[in-house]
Amino acid sequence: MRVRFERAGRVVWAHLDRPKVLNALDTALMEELVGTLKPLDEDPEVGCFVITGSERAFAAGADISEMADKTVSDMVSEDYFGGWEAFAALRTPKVAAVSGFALGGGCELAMMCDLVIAADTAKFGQPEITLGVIPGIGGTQRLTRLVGKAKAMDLILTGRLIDAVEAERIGLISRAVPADTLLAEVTEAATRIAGYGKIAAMAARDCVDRALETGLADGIRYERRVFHSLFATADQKEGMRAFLDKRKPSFEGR
Ligand code: CO8
Repeated sequence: MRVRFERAGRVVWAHLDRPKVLNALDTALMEELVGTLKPLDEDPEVGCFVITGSERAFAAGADISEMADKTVSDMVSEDYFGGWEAFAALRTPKVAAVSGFALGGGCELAMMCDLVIAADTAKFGQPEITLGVIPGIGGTQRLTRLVGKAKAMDLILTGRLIDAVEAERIGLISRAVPADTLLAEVTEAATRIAGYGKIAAMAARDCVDRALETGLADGIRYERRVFHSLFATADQKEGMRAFLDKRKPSFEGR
């Protein structure tokens, strides 16, 4: 087992668990993580995923010992790490709770999540250049869209690590928090997200992601159509009725 899963109400926690290699991401870990989360993605009783590691490492990158001796034909025929796109495509909101190193594929995994909350002691970076390669799970693409060309080039070409405070400042992560409050902050955020209607939460993250992929006019039109479609849900009726009745809504995810 490379990942430990834990259910806390409507939140599912995935703890990456390869401590000897700082949670290096190998194929088996990817398959375990995606294979377990995929069926839960369709479960209306699951409202949020939290991906986390240990205090020392969220993940120190793709597993270098798995990759080192591969040939180009291995990489192409396996479509090596193409499976991570199935993780990015999960529609349940995903929170990355980052402590320690989030490097290379670890930083890319965090960027595939919807919120990244990190201990102020965490370190982020794309050090692949130091290994003679480049980021390969979306690092050159997602990082550039998140922080812009100037910072993406700085991180990817120098391979330098940045702390969570800088990562928050440049827009790579959502929040840098004191290390001893990480668990409480993540629990609060994940529980709050999971308490909303799942269809609305999925729609919201879908529309925000769309902003990274499309032009403004198309994105605005897409958002408006999705907004309209939410009026077919019981949660829209409940949410607005509860507001008018001055009571707390009770969402059902339909
Ligand atoms: N892969 C495999 N093993 C690792 C990795 C890794 N990424 N990172 C650390 N380890 C292992 C070390 O080899 C070491 O093992 P051992 O105890 O057997 O020697 C153990 O974890 C502890 O590591 P260190 O002794 O190095 O610990 P330090 O505290 O001294 O250093 C660092 C911590 C700075 C995190 C250091 O381990 C390091 O630099 N790690 C590698 C970081 C890196 O380069 N990451 C990028 C990897 S490449 C990548 O992610 C590409 C993704 C795209 C693939 C796409 C394919 C299509």
